[in-house]
Amino acid sequence: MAALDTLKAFFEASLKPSPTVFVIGFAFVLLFPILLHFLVTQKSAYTTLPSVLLVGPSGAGKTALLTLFERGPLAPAPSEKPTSTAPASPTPTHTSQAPAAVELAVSSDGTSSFRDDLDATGTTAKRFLLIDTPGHAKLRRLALSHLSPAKPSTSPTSSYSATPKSKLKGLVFVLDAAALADGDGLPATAAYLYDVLLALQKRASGAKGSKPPPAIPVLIAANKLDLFTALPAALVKSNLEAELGRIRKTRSRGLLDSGVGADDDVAGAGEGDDWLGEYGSDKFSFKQMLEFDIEVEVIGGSVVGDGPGADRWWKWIGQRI
Ligand SMILES: Nc1nc2c(ncn2[C@@H]2O[C@H](COP(=O)(O)OP(=O)(O)OP(=O)(O)O)[C@@H](O)[C@H]2O)c(=O)[nH]1
Ligand SMILES: [Mg+2]
Repeated sequence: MAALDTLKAFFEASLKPSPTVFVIGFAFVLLFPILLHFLVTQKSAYTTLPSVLLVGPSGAGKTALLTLFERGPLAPAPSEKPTSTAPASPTPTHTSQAPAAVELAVSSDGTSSFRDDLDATGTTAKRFLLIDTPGHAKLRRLALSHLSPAKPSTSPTSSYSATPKSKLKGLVFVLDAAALADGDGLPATAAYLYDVLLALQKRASGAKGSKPPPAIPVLIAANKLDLFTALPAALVKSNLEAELGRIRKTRSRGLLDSGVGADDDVAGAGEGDDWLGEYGSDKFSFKQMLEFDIEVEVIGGSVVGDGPGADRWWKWIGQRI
């Protein structure tokens, strides 16, 4: 009975127009929306969505791959005759000029295909962001700015990179395996890959403090294997390693000649700061990146055609989300 009396007394007091009740009520009305706002924005999964970055030279097929993952393989239009045997042409793309991102989902065990409709099957899914970047040489800083999150971006056009507070879980370097076979293809592709790997290496080794940033694994997606001129994945790997070794030698010689390497104090750079992989080693191999906790894997496939397809790339991504 006593409890009921106290409750009654409390309600009576709270309904009386006393200054205390008025102040408490006013503070509640004022603070509640603010508190709610912080609660919602902090808890929202969207701001911390894991992400995977697509980089690679222009024309490699990044946007085509993003479109494939987003929409799935395009079913032939109903007007098209089913007897037609011509391979489905990929969704037309054009040279990208700005980064683009799509939100995708993979089943929580990472085994679902990008063709699966996870909503329909009711599978619990992990959502992630796939970020496409332009491959043109003049726009590559947009991609590389993602790899140095500590440095605030200075260019006004790359404000995008500051938006996702997402955790980068992996990097997919898409390349045109058919373009590697001819003339300038290999040096140009390897030069971009060198910059990307060096940025990752600097990120891992340059971290101040005891806790290094989480490692970012790299997938080298050798695309366009449906074309008969394309190099197989094993050859893509060995050619890239040889070319990266060559670039490493040339760049280190250039630095010595210009005297930059000797007393480079720009960013606290030390000896071998621009040297990719094991310092002083003769040949470069992707295994050397493991020293910096960077796992590099080369997997062949194609966005179009009946070949190995893009499933293994999707699986690689799914396992790292
Ligand atoms: N044969 C073949 N062509 C492909 C494949 N993937 C992409 N392509 C074609 O390659 C061309 C370039 O593809 P994009 O996706 O626009 O290239 P990108 O990497 O986004 O290029 P940028 O936006 O300039 O960086 C398009 O015409 C695609 O249709 C593939 O697996 N096989
Ligand atoms: Mg593109």
